[in-house]
Amino acid sequence: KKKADILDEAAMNRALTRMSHEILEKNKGGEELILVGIKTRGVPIAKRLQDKIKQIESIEVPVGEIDITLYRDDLEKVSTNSDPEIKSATIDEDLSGKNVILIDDVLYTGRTVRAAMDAVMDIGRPALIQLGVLVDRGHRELPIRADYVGKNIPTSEKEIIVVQLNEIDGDDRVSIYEK
Ligand code: 3GP
Ligand code: 5GP
Ligand code: MG
Repeated sequence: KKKADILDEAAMNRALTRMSHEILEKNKGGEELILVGIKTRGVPIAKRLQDKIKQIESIEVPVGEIDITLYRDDLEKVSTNSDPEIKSATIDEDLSGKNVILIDDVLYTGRTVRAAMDAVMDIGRPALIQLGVLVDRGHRELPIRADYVGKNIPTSEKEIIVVQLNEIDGDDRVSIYEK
């Protein structure tokens, strides 16, 4: 049951524009950057940031993809089931010395990001790993935080955040639902 709309298309676009400026500022330009989207919706978000960075600095930042499988048949808490595992990783660039930025739609317990960091460090030895998310909904179970956040949305454990993206859902919207 829907409780509220949090971001519409314009607000989402502004948040991603701000995040791309923050990424460029913190990394002193985009020369050493690699964006890695966590499937499914982290990937189009990473591509939008790539697009915005290109508009701002005229550089093409590579985008990779990581697929994290969730051994969950519902949307219950991760910790009540097994941890997320790496299904596949497609990163064509040499990671050594690079600033890798993981991108996901929603940050919750942090277990998906932990698995994604494992995947990156299996592939190469980046100079650093940062994290960007469209939504931070709280309830971390690991010492993980995002460097770039589109919107902080405090939630109860009974609520879920629905992220819709044009590329996948035909609509840009973030809303909050009661399970
Ligand atoms: P995503 O793959 O684009 O991130 O897990 C399948 C989808 O369900 C996810 O899409 C995510 O948007 C949505 N979802 C909603 N709540 C949860 C949750 O608690 N855990 C996970 N893994 N996905 C959730
Ligand atoms: P975590 O591993 O941090 O618990 O959860 C992060 C992953 O699960 C993200 O890839 C995200 O897509 C998904 N997720 C967790 N909670 C939610 C939520 O409330 N809404 C959506 N859309 N995805 C969620
Ligand atoms: Mg996700």
